[in-house]
Amino acid sequence: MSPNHPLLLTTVLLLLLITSAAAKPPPPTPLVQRICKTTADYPLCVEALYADDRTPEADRYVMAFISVGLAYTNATGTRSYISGLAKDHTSRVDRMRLDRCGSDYDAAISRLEIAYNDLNSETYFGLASLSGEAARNATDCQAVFSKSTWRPLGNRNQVLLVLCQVIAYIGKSFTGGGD
Ligand SMILES: *[C@@H]1O[C@H](CO)[C@@H](O)[C@H](O)[C@H]1NC(C)=O
Ligand SMILES: CC(=O)N[C@H]1CO[C@H](CO)[C@@H](O)[C@@H]1O
Repeated sequence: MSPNHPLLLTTVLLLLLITSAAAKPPPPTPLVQRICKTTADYPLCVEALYADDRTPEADRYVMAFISVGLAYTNATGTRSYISGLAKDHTSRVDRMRLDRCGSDYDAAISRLEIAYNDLNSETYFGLASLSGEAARNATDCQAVFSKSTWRPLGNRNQVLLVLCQVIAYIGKSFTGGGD
């Protein structure tokens, strides 16, 4: 009795299809889709927001806390990463770049702190401009390394930028009507 190759192949393919369909995460919620479409990087935005397990159930109030929390955690994480890099043996010019990014992140962190306090006191009108400023600080740091072949921060600036765009969108939706 020889094995029935076509049948075996079909079975294997079917199994692969079923398991890959099962492993696929559910599509992002309509709110997440709406928000992330307004950012510079849709896939990165979805991935970043789903790092918080409240996201699948979140309305925009919860999403405001999620995005400010993620942005703050990311910014402080990147800030200490930059300090760590600056302690290593880096060239003078790289050292200058890191120092510049360090002040960018200090500035971004202080704005995100204010944004978080605003949220806690249900004050929404400052969110868009605070996150806009923090976004510019991330973009500034990104520009600092654009002429360098050494890009130690990877996509961290981009992640912060996208999270700030999320905050800005939600902030505007609170103050300007809309959804
Ligand atoms: C951060 O961004 C704000 C707003 O654009 C700007 O005023 C501030 O100088 C920036 N800080 C740094 C260190 O780049
Ligand atoms: C330090 C920190 O929280 N980093 C996170 C920044 O955002 C990315 C994207 O969601 C996460 O993967 C990191 O863990």
